[in-house]
Amino acid sequence: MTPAYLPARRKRLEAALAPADALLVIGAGDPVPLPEGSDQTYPYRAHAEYVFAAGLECPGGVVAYDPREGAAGWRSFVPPVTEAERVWCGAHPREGEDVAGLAAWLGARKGRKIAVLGAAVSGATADAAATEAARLAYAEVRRPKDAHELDLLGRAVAATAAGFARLPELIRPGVTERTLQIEVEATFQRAGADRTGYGTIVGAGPNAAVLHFEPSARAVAPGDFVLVDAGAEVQRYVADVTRTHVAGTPTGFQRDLHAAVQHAQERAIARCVPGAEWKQIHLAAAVDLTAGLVAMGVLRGQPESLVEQEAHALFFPHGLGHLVGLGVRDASGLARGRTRDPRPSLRSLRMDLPLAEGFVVTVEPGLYFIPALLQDPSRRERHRDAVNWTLVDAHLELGGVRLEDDVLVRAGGPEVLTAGIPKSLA
Ligand SMILES: [Mn+2]
Repeated sequence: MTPAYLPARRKRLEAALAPADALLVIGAGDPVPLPEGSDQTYPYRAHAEYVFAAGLECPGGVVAYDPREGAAGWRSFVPPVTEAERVWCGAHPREGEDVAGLAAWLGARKGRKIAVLGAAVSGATADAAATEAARLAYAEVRRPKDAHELDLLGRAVAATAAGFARLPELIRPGVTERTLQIEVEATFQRAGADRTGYGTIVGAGPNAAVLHFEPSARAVAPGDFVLVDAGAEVQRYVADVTRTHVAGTPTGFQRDLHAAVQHAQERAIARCVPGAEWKQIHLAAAVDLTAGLVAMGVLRGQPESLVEQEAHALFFPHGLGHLVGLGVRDASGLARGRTRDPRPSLRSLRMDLPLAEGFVVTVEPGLYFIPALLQDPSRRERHRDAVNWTLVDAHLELGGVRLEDDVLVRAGGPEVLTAGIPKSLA
């Protein structure tokens, strides 16, 4: 049975793809075997572009669309269920046409240009320009979330909130990063998650400054920052949340750092309105974070000019956020016709586009003491006068603070989907 939300979604795709005449094929992709040649594969995830148009996850599936046929032009090809799949996996018959029919479908349309999205589709040779145009149009349709997507996101957020609610009781000196990961993830799953949307990050003490840290056996020490960045996934829809706590009593410096990040985050969230340019929200947050560091005596000078000199990137070396939803990096990227900003501090920005109603974006400022950046001689020379290096050297083991929420952009003002997850430091 075709999911109820699919016709309207496909209609939006038809309108966005018009007036292009190219055929569209979208591959789900195949399971990837483990390197040792056993019958095991990596966990399968169909390509997000396929899931969006197919409404299902089917290994080897292909969605095809011929714009000359309008709404009737959509076809869903699936591989027939094999006996082995029935025996080993309990597979049921799949809905759709036998994928063997794809060759005839393409053959009947010989000479037409083909846009290939998702994973590669055997028998379909992609026209580069048609594919690029289709991908842009497709991303634009994916960005504003429909009601079905917001429902799944809400369930992912609820499971995520349940996991984060465990942290205050769990964060104690002696608990390991790994234990925190296990408890948070188990709670996600008990609360309805299929799995985690990405690798859970738990960093204690100096590890809190490693942006994508994998939880280790390190035990939390009294006074450590403990940074947890994790999200539950429900039917491929993902929440992406970060909180930073302190095990025990925070120092004044830790409180100030956390407050600076929270202040910058609240202001950035307020700026998430339709039409706002993401790059400007990022830069304004960089100024706010920098002002916080100036007030703490870590940086010296005017926040705006420090950001122009890129001094903020010593402590805030990543982008402010990204779109989230169907995967942890939903259809982010560049608006039509834009190229990547070459400024070093903007290179890692995951998107450059104006926000619009229905987008769900993460807002995740952070301030970190990262030895790999702060002990680099050329950076120290370049920012010799802008940084209080004595104060920095005293905090090289401190770690860092990141706060991340998922924000729905609405005409009436931003709605923080993850507002129920507390931000208290201790
Ligand atoms: Mn994120």
